[in-house]
Amino acid sequence: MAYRDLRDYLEALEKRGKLHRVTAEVDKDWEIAAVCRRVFQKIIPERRPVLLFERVKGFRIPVLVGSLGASSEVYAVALQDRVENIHERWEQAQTCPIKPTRVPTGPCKENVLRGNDADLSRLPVPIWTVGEDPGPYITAPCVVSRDPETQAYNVGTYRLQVKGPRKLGIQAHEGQHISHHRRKYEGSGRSTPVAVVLGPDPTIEMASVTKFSLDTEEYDIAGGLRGEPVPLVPCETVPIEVPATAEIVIEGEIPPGYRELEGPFGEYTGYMGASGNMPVIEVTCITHRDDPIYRAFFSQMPPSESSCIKQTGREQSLLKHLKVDLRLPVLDLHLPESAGVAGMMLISIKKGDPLDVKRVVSGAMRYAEGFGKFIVVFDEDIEIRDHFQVDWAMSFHVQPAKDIEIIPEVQAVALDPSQAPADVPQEHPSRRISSKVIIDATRKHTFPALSLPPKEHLRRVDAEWAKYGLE
Ligand SMILES: Cc1cc2nc3c(=O)[nH]c(=O)nc-3n(C[C@H](O)[C@H](O)[C@H](O)COP(=O)(O)O)c2cc1C
Ligand SMILES: [Mn+2]
Repeated sequence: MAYRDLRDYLEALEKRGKLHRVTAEVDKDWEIAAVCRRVFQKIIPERRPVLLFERVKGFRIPVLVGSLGASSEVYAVALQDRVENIHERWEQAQTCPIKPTRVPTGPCKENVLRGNDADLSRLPVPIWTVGEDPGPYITAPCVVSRDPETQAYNVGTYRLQVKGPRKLGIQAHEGQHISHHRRKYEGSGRSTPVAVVLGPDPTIEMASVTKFSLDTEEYDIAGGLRGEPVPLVPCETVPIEVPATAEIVIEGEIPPGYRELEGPFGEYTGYMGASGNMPVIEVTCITHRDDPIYRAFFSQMPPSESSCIKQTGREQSLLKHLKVDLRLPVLDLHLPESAGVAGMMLISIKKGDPLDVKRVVSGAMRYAEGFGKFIVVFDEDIEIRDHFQVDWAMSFHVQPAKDIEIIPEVQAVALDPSQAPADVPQEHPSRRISSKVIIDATRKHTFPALSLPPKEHLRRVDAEWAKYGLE
């Protein structure tokens, strides 16, 4: 059975010793960010817990961080599965999505706040990069919108700046699916209705942060991931349906054509992202469960919850495209967290033909042009998740003048601070175009034998390991 809701999932985490309740009082305006940073720096992923800050100074609502991406072990609990099966579960969800069902009402309607009661300052929204961010940011919003022509749903995570009791800034770049919807509404002078879902069943968050094709509905992918349809209820003030068991739902509208300064925000690159002119959401209603939990993603400098969750979805989506859709001889594809799951793309292939490297690179670039400022292709024997092997192969399989190609004028890695000085606005065209380095780190001719003991000698030593008295 799929988790009913976030609470059901937290119980499962607690049973596995993966939930840590912080009972000391914490200040949302500086302390939560610093505690999260230390948890990600000091505790290795295998032991890193999900954090529930139970006593937030000045609020009765607890703050939950890391419940999707404290580690891949936690992510696996969210899928009720083992780490080794995460990729397979994603493949299954994409090939067999499940449409949502409709229910008349649900727990997210236990409290309905309209008019001036729909006040964002009731929520304990943390400040993440203290001294740099202009205020609190909602970092784990699953923003639901609809195509005004087809009524198809989209769910995407785009940071929301709290700008007033009933106003949010929204930073979704032009290629994001909500921007397609907004342009259509704006084209006919209409507001874009939206619903911001906080603290749904974890599979909704998984789908919300992952890029699919424009016509893929994230509700269906979430259904595929959980193995059951997502039950939806209608919103109070906008023609949108939201997951019935979500902790908090903020309903609102994006007024057409209006823009306001948004940002800067401490970004996933490890630097402040530039500010720019962005649309706003005018809040029309807030509904929440009794004793709601406020959910936040921890992002900024990698490693973070953000880098952990992006990695799984992005690697899987690209790998499936290259292997299954394009039938290329790709074994593995890795987007390291240290590169923000965007800057570096490592691919291992079983090279049959010298042109395979070019085919794989062009397939990856066409599918995800904004990922991989450095794309490196390795032979099948290189374990691309092992930095030592990657450095070794790059050092001894590459002739720079022949094997490195620079591709000018391609889509930039989003928010890359090396693109332009900090004072260039986020929406400036110069931030959109960059260049790429392609490195062919496969062997191009016969190589000498490896300077290792013969395999049978190593096997014999392994078999008699105890006799050497080593650990
Ligand atoms: C923690 C986190 C924060 C994100 N913030 C933003 C953001 O502020 N703006 C944006 O355009 N994308 C942001 N993204 C990336 C989008 O969520 C991602 O591209 C997703 O595919 C968007 O949905 P869509 O493909 O349906 O547009 C964020 C992702 C994560 C994990
Ligand atoms: Mn989408």
